[in-house]
Amino acid sequence: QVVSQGWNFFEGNFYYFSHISKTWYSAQQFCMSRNSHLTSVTSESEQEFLYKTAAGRVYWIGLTKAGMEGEWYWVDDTPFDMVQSERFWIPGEPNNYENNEHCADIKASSLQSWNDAPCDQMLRFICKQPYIPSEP
Ligand code: 2F8
Ligand code: CA
Repeated sequence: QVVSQGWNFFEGNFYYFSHISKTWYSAQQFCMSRNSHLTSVTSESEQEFLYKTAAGRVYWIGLTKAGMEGEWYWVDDTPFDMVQSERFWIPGEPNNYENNEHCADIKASSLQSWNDAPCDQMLRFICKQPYIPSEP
């Protein structure tokens, strides 16, 4: 597994914190071009690693809405656990402000850090690539 400079290892995954800003979709395309996806968040320790490394800057994560019901899902195909994820939203979020917020970012420097924002906003972003042990 080739992992270039600029990726940080944490609990079985490599993470890339971009310096440049992109729309949510362009960010996801960038991640895919690097064998990764915009990051999912599935544990408190992962959430803590992400918001601490984000250090108060705002980053896209791999959470967006699909379908008529506008259900949240992880773009890396991790099942979205609505109950377990509740604690990671900033209080009052997601609020779908002006009916135009269908992508999520890490905004606050706290376990409660997620905000929903317009997908065409230009933000930094976090890619995640699982570490594959013993790849030839
Ligand atoms: O007050 C929370 C609210 O703040 C902003 O809207 C005024 C955010 N907008 C963007 O990030 C573009 C909302 O998403 C957020 O809910
Ligand atoms: Ca919002």
